[in-house]
Amino acid sequence: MLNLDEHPHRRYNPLTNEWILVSPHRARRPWQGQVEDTPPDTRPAYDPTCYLCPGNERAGGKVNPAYSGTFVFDNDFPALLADTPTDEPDDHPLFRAQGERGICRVICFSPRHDLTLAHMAPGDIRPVIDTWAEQTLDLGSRDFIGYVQVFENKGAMMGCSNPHPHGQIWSTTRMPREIDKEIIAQRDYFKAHGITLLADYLAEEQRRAERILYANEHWTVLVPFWAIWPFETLLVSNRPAQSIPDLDEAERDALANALHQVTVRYDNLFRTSFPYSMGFHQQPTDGADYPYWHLHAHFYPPLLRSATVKKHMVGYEMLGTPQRDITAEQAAAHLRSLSDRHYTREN
Ligand code: H2U
Ligand code: ZN
Repeated sequence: MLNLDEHPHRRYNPLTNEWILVSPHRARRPWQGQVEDTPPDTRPAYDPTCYLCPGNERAGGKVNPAYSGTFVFDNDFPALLADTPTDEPDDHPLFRAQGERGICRVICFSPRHDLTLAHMAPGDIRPVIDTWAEQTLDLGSRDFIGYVQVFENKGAMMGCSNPHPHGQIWSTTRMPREIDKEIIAQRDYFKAHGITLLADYLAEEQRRAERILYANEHWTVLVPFWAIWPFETLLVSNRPAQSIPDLDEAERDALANALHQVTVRYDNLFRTSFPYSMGFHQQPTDGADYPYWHLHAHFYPPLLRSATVKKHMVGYEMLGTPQRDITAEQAAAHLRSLSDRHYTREN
């Protein structure tokens, strides 16, 4: 009989209706978490050359205010514009193109140049959550914005240009590709079962208790059964909330705790400032009803077995199917076993 710890197998991702490949027989050797001495982080609290620090000038000449909490500005090099034509000029079915309108913003999480979410106390992460909520409402209320994507790209490895703690928002008229997939999957599940897909999934994960690495009253953090990235995680609201603005005070505080927990554990995994792309998937803002939408966040980190060894999606994965060696259960066990006290503060 198929043994998921031993035999090559496929796993199904019900959120995207896609399969992934798992090859556990290649990773049965014991955990060899290599800890490399990454150079100590010597960033100053204020960097006069940083375009995100308070009071500094950005490219294009705008000057940041002397902000003390979070700070949001319109991206000076936005990927989307609010006033672009929206028609579909070519009616050939094989040459489709559509104008896409949108607004892109940058969010500084803190005035402190030397921090990351992992170094921020939950009480300092909370204002970041409130800012995400405000921005979702502000952008989502515009008639041409159908979806607000909140995300963070962290680390040079992820192409992040600046270590100052910050994230981005890209909001668009139409649904991003990943959202399109999740709409179909969550809608069909809700129609068939009368409950959100992630509510059922969470209940079953709680029962199995194999892949959960942290949980509090309002949030659960787990390595999803169908994870592709070695230490990929999914944060799910215990209640089927639909968006960040939907969250009440207690849920926002609990989310700050969950974000703190997951980012500290990530840093502790290889004793390095852990790179990732993360973002929230919330209900669209096009005015339709989304009773089936269940708020969640994905963390996609590329690191594999040390601060420098990175997973690349190449070869078979580009041409066939994404694949992993260590199982989601092994990854969850490693993350769960780590201290929730940041390694730079251990002594
Ligand atoms: P990363 O988070 O991936 O590093 O991107 C930073 C964003 O900041 C990027 O989208 C914007 C870039 O366009 N930016 C400004 O808006 N103003 C600047 O002065 C430099 C960078
Ligand atoms: Zn800075």
